[in-house]
Amino acid sequence: MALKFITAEEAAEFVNHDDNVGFSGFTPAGCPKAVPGAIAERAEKEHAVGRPFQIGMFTGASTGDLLDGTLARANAIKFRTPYQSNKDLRASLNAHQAHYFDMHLSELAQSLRYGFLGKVDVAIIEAADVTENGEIIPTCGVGISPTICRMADRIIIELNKKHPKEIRGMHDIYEPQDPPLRREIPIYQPSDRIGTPYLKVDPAKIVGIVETDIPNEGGKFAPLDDVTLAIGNNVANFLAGEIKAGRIPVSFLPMQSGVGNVANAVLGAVGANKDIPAFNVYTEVIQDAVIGLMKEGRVKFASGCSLTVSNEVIDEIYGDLTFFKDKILLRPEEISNNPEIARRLGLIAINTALEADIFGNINSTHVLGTKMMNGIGGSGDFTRSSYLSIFTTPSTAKDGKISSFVPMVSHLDHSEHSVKIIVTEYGVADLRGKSPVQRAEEIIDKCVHPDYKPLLREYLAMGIKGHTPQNLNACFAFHEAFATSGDMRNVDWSRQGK
Ligand code: 0RQ
Repeated sequence: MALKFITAEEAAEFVNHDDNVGFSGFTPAGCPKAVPGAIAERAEKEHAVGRPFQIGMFTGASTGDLLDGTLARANAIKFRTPYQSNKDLRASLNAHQAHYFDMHLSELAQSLRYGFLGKVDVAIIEAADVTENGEIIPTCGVGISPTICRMADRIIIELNKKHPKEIRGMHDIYEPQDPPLRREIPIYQPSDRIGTPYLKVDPAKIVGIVETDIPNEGGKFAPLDDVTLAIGNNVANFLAGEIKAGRIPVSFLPMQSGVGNVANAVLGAVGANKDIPAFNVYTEVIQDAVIGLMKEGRVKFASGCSLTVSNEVIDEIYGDLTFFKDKILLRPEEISNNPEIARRLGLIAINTALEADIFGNINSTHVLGTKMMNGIGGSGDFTRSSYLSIFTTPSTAKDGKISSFVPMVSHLDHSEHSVKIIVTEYGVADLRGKSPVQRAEEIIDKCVHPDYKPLLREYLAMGIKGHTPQNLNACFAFHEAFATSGDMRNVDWSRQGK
């Protein structure tokens, strides 16, 4: 069947009001970049003449501004899942303009297949190559592409010339069967291949191909500051100590690490620590630090769902595919984030908290309990199922006015039952085998900022009797102090019925 080339505007005509649209990619890597803008223009034209135009959106994770930002600004989003990090979309969902549901990333593809989320009308996929018999080579991020392509009535391809066809071989596409037929996912090492190097679709469903050469919206990392550096070194020294203590095998275990500056700094510090052997990465997002460590021989292999690297680093990878191609593997998020595999491989999972409480519960998503920041992303997939789950956070936010450690988290994403280690620039709290009171003492001693230590000790001392000494009249006093005075240090316990 001959491939049909169309413009982005023609492609947008295949997307109707109320359609559910699935997009390829994971983070800005691998997302469509031209057709979303054309859909947004269509929505604006429809709105101008008083007609509704909004779509439901399934994506791998967050996307780029060309996708989430453009559609949010055009008020073209009816609902959105599973994760986002765009400022305009964030504003829209916090204002209830777009309905957002925050999901564990590993669950999205199966939730679609189970029929929990409605149908997929259109799939829009960025590709490095596509053949007449329907073989698609994804670009830098796989996300939910296999599932949305199989389920969609119509498929639109963005063939992006920035990505060479020669990256064929860097992907491993596999979709598990659904219960009651599901078997184990046969990955026993991060480098195991279990699927095909391409995504196979019914070519009759491809309604058109839009050619583009728009680069990835790859952000740059901020230079390391003292806090980030200290967190990274604390994690690395802790892991080296665990090897010495015999609690991590001397051959080490595969690493998962979240997104952002702290995650990048942590991986850099672990790689630089010579008491830790060269290691494998089994994660969702492969960031710049991994590629640097790969060149130094410190990272042997990286399996992920996306290559979320700066454009300089992507050029470097594409310029030396003979070196990188057998060391990087991109998988659907259902596989990169799969709890079964995280548990089997024994991952060391490192993710970031917005807020923690002194008993070890984590809030990763809601600023001061109400405003959605990004979403849970893959952090829950890994935290619950890894060998060792670590959370990092600076001890304070907003110039010290917010303590990252509070009596009770204002929203709960990861519970005390899954969180093993918490690390700040001040130190490492080891929560393993400790009771709630012991955990509180450990966290206050090792992780809390000096300004807040006496306040949290005071709280602990006035806790009502019981296994977990919470004081339900006072557990949100830090939040209230911030709301009323703009600084948690102004907490006044007496107002909470001490
Ligand atoms: O605010 O943006 O106004 O400066 O929150 O904080 O310290 O810059 O941290 O960018 O690493 O993000 C948890 C959001 C951390 C992220 C989170 C304010 C702070 C700043 C950001 P500004 P930082 P980061 C992989 C795994 C959940 C999903 C996950 C995240 C802004 O890591 O989304 O882990 N994680 N997925 O000032 C109020 C507090 C605060 C606070 C920080 N306690 N109260 N504001 N801030 N702490 C990713 C995927 O799954 C794809």
